[in-house]
Amino acid sequence: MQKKWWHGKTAYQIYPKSFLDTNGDGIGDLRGIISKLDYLKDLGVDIVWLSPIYVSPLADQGYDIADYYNIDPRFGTMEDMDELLSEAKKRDMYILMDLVVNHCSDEHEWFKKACEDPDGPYGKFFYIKDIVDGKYPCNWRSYFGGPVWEPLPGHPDKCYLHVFHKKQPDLNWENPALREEVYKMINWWLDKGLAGFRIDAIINIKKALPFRDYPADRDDGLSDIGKMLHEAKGVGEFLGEMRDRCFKPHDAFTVGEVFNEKAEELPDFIGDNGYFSTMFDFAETVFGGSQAGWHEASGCSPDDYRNCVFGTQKKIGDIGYISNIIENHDEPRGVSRYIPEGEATVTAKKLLATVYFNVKGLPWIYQGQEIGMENIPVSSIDEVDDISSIDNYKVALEAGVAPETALHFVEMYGRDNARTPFQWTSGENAGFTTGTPWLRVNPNKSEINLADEQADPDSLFNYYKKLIALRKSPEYAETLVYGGFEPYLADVPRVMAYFREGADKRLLILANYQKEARELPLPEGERKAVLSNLPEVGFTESGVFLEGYQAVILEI
Ligand code: TEU
Ligand code: CA
Repeated sequence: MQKKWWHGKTAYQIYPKSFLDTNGDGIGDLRGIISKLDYLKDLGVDIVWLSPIYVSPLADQGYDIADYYNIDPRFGTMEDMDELLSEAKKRDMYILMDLVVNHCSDEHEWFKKACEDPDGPYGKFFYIKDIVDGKYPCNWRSYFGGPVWEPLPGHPDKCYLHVFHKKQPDLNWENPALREEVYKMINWWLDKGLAGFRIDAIINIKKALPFRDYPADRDDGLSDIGKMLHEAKGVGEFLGEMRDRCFKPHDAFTVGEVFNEKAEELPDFIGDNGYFSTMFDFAETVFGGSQAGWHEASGCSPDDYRNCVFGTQKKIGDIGYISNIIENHDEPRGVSRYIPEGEATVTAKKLLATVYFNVKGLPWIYQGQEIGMENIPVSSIDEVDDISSIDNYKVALEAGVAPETALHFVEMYGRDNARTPFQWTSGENAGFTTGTPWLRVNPNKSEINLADEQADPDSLFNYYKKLIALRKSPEYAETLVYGGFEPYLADVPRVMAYFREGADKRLLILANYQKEARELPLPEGERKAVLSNLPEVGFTESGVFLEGYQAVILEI
């Protein structure tokens, strides 16, 4: 693997709508982000990905873009964006936007023109088909429920494809004219000084054609899209072209949102000449999921979590550099998911931070993760904004699940969990807005908020700062950034431990992933405690005594 400038960096995801509101309309904005660049810099962040801020009806919170060349007025102006880019540059920080090109909004100019003239040039930007004998071209189920087909406005005999929401018509990547438009837009942003992109839902751009039915997997007679994606061949041709036409000439940094990749394709995706610089590891994210819906999901125990992370480390090896997360804007909060219920103390949160942050790869922090933000309780489906939660709730009820239980699954897996406003203070609206927040603030803001954590040297926030500083320290950077990964005690339940072996140092990350204290063996030789989430490290003759949820980094 070739070394790259970004390998030793720390990355951070901002969900702009929920980060910081500066004009009291209840919606986070670019000025809020600009005002917090120093905060991020102080934390140790270098690379910042913004979820979409383009002009959008916000049917899927900005992942439905109506104009790729302008900023939605709710988030600010292009002047604000330019200022963000130049302020970031002054601080040696890199801004990434979200590249959402599997689909656009049904309010995009292209789609309006397609509706006016389905046979014209813009009709070919989409997948528009005839409805024959009242039947759609195939039985795929959209990610947000219901068929992927919707009647084309103004043409009751025709329909268009949307693998996500019906307000997100899929773009037809088979059409070279569409691809040209996409590349033009990407290059326009990169020319502006953007460092790169996070690339949304990208596997979906290649469909298995011609359209056909797959075996139904629910009573709705529809089929999960995964089956089609598994069969679709040739996404690499599009991705390679996009790399050569856009990313490579700009030396852009890109991180792919890649699900369902095939193991043998890894070098194509993130090898030295890969389509992307890196991609997210979603092994633990998808673990325990079910095609039937959230009510059939099995959860992810500490041992499952460890096995997922280790599996990815093994699979990637030296092929490329993976991106590691515990959460994002589509997932529940990591501390609520990977720490058993009732056990998410500050100590346990520090353990989770320690184990995910130090495996090989680029560590990402999702906004609020650094202060330990948790899932939010839901008392009624009416409080829920997330379209995916609303669909999963409905699916659970249809499957005969009791309403309270169905709501519980929304609490466990819903996308609102990560989207509640950032908790800056314990004050009104957690300091997020002076107005009415677009999504309710988590009631735990008095216990979990940045202001209190900044003042407390033992807080999770200050622990994250230490983790970041350690990974950048002249002493340990080489080992933590490039050192090999080797599992340790991988068969012992509720232990997550591994070596990072660098050119001249060997570190052992050792975590007692349970509330009971225990002694764990250490390899022979000298040992030195480099970091611990608790004040004492109790070395014994043959090992180390760890308190419940204690995690240590030892130099061996
Ligand atoms: O997500 C794409 C995606 O495939 C998953 O979030 C998927 O919906 C889920 O795991 C079900 O398998 C991206 C964005 O991150 C998300 O916020 C958008 O809603 C989606 O694309 C559409 O743009
Ligand atoms: Ca605002």
